[in-house]
Amino acid sequence: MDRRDDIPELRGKDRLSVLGRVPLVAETPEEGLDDPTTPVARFFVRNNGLLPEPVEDPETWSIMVDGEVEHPLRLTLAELKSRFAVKTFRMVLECGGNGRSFFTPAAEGNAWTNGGVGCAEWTGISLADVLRAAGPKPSAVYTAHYGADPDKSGSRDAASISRGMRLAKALEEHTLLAFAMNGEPLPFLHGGPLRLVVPGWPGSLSQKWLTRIWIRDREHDGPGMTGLSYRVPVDPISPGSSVEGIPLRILESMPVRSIVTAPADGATYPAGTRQIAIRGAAWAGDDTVVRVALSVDRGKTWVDATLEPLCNRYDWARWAVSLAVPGDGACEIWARATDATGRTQPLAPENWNPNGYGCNAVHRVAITVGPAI
Ligand SMILES: Nc1nc2c(c(=O)[nH]1)N[C@H]1C(S)=C(S)[C@@H](COP(=O)(O)O)O[C@H]1N2
Ligand SMILES: [Mo]
Repeated sequence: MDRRDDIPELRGKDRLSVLGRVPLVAETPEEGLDDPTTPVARFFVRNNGLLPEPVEDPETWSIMVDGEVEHPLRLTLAELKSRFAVKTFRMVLECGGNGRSFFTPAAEGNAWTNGGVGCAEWTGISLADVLRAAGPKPSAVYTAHYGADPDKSGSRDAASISRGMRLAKALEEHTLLAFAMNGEPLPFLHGGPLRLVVPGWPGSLSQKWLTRIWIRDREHDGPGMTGLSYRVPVDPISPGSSVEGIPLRILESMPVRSIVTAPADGATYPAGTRQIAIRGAAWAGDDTVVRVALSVDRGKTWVDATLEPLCNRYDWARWAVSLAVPGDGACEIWARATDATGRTQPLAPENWNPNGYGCNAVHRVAITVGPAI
């Protein structure tokens, strides 16, 4: 796998694995996600196009809110900060394709393992407050997001990606226009000066370098909204089969998932070790994680981890447990989360779809106790 060293845009990043260079895509190994708040240095990067021009004065960055509203608005970042209440929430941002590489047959797109995710403290304004100031008309049903980044070919006339959401999601308090990440001005690579953060739904809705929110009277049809983009079969289909004529739905809330963040896959312990401390994180889109269970015997028995309280809705749940290992030799640790609705992670990938969204199979980490054989 490519390392980051010779990619200038990734300077300052730590331990990311590069999945694509143009557009730039890099994920975090699971053990890089061991902090309660993911440091910027280890936050994954997903671009669909090229980078926009760097910005001289972030405070003069402006966005437009137009379409099905009574009062179209143009607001600079400075105006946003002074007119609306500033809030900070720790929230998960996860690429819709996270986990894709576990699907067989291979699905189209970047081969994410489990590291197309991070949980940062986002500071910004509720999009709802700005939309209320603009006054949605009764015809307003959907948003459409635009950013300043040129598309892959370098064209500024074509959006690199432009997705949108039902108005109800846009009006949630946690859907933010964010200008800071982990207490620092939003880094350029993560969409600075201003981006959307739409927690719980595919990361593609969280438009970086945000320039415009167009309120529409119908489902948005920009790049990333049509065809097979962010669409999955309503009912499971046989892996690799055609979706022609099959009812599809837009992927909204992301499915429940957990990762082991310590130990790292491949860790070794001294011979005779019988108790191992395991830590990780779990999240569940719009839902809440109620249980994380671990197995060292390939799913025969499960032990519950202790979940830490969340900072706020859409935070990930940090969890920890001490596990008894059966003896010296190799063993696999499996971690499985369950949400409040009772949905749990499959032991092997389910819900195959052509573009490989929402793969949430149980994370498995191999460890060895004693000398490796
Ligand atoms: N303007 C713009 N916003 C964008 C994208 C993009 O290519 N351009 N990629 C989206 C996708 S697919 C994801 S998963 C997230 C990734 O955010 P990050 O790079 O800060 O991790 O940004 C989203 N916002
Ligand atoms: Mo994404």
